[in-house]
Formats: sequence, structure tokens, C-alpha cells
Amino acid sequence: MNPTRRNILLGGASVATTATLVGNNVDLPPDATGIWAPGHALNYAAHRLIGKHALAREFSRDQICKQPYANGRVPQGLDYANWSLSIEGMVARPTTWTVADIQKFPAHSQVTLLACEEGWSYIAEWTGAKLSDLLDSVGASPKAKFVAYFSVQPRWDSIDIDEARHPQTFVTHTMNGAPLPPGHGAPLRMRVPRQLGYKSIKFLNKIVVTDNIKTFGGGKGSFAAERGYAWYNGI
Ligand SMILES: Nc1nc2c(c(=O)[nH]1)N[C@H]1C(S)=C(S)[C@@H](COP(=O)(O)O)O[C@H]1N2
Ligand SMILES: [Mo]
Repeated sequence: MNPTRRNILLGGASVATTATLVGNNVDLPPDATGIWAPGHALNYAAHRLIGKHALAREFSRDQICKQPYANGRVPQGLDYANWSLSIEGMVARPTTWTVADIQKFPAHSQVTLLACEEGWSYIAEWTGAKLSDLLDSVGASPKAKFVAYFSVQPRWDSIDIDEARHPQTFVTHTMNGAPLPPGHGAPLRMRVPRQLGYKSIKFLNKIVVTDNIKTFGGGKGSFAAERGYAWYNGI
């Protein structure tokens, strides 16, 4: 297809997608700017308008990968025993939890696929609290639109409120029945199984509830989005 025609088609898709998102009261994804706008908005719209409540595929325990790959480096000198996870922003009761506090929430498990944008993936069982239970316990505002979450590393990400309240979005403390190993983000990790691996932030220490994700970092909604990956990346 010649470039001009493609631009016109993409432009058309962008206008139609924007209209559909706005008509359904769905915000544009924060990285929908410049030349990436049509693709990112279209992808997000398709998932949000058609598959908002869809569940990530769950596997059986015998499909769990024996040697899951731990990506990246483990930060030195972490104080696992005195870990804290704070939550602030649009919540009635800003709170700092210990790992034991998180373990007191009803525990849920999922056997799901973690897929990296680089192409590799593995299946594991993750156990933890539903992010929606944490949000309820601190009185998250019904006006909140996004949840941003941070690591002790410079890594951070965010999800919209539907993903945050999705029943498979967990703050995990356990992997394959044992405490989360250091390489997989001990002691707490966000698990967002409907999206690519980079949304599952390890060494989690802060959550912020907001209605304006553009005010975080460079405004694109995540560390990965600011490096050229899509902010919304469903699998
Ligand atoms: N804090 C932190 N979280 C992170 C990363 C990281 O380097 N640091 N890597 C991300 C990426 S790109 C992927 S694919 C997954 C990898 O998870 P794993 O190490 O359990 O395989 O973690 C994500 N979360
Ligand atoms: Mo990744």
C-alpha cells in the first residue's frame, strides 16, 4: 500500500476509534500521541469495548513451567523483612502495608502465562490479593480512572481502572506455592495476566490511584511506553 493511502486509512481509523472511545466514555490510552495514536487507540478500543471483562486463559498445574526464566537483575541490599507497600492518591485512607498485611487479604491463585515482549514466556501459579480488594480496603474513589504502580527499581507502569479491578489482577506474594523468589520480584509483585510481561512490575513498593495518568513520568503511562512499547498490550 502506498504510504499516503495508508496514512489516510490510519487517520480514518483514528478518528473513528476516538469517536467510539469517547462515545463509550473510555479515555484514549495515554500513549496515543503522534504517529502511534491510531494503532494504540485502535488496539485499546478493541480490547476495552469488546473484551473488558474477558479472562486471561488459566492452565492446569501440570502445565507449570519447571524452570521459569527470571528476567533482569535483582536489586542489591533489599530489606525483604521490613518491606512496605504504600497506597496513596484518590483513596480515603492512604495506607502502608507490610507483606504480612497483604497476606491477610483473601488469597487467590491463578495459573497463567507470563509473556515477554522479547518472545519468551512461561506458565506459573501466582497467589496473592486481588488489587480490587486492596482498593476497596482503602476506599478508592469511584472517580479514579487509573492505577499507577512502582518498583524500588526505576520501573513503573499503570493500568486503567477496569484492569485494576479485574478479578485476575493481583498483588502477589507467592509463586508456585512458595514465597516469590528474588528473581521474580520478591517480596511483592503486581500480576496483570491479560497483558504482556512488562506490566507485571516486580519489587512493588508503591501504588497511586489517580484520574490523570498524564501527570506521571513523561506522560505516557509507563516506563515501557516511554521506551516505545504500547501502554496497553493485551495478549
Ligand atoms: N521491577 C521490575 N519489574 C519488571 C521487570 C524489571 O526489570 N524490573 N521486567 C519486566 C519484564 S520486561 C518482564 S517480561 C517481566 C519478567 O518477569 P520474570 O522476571 O518473572 O520472568 O517482568 C517485568 N517486571
Ligand atoms: Mo519483558
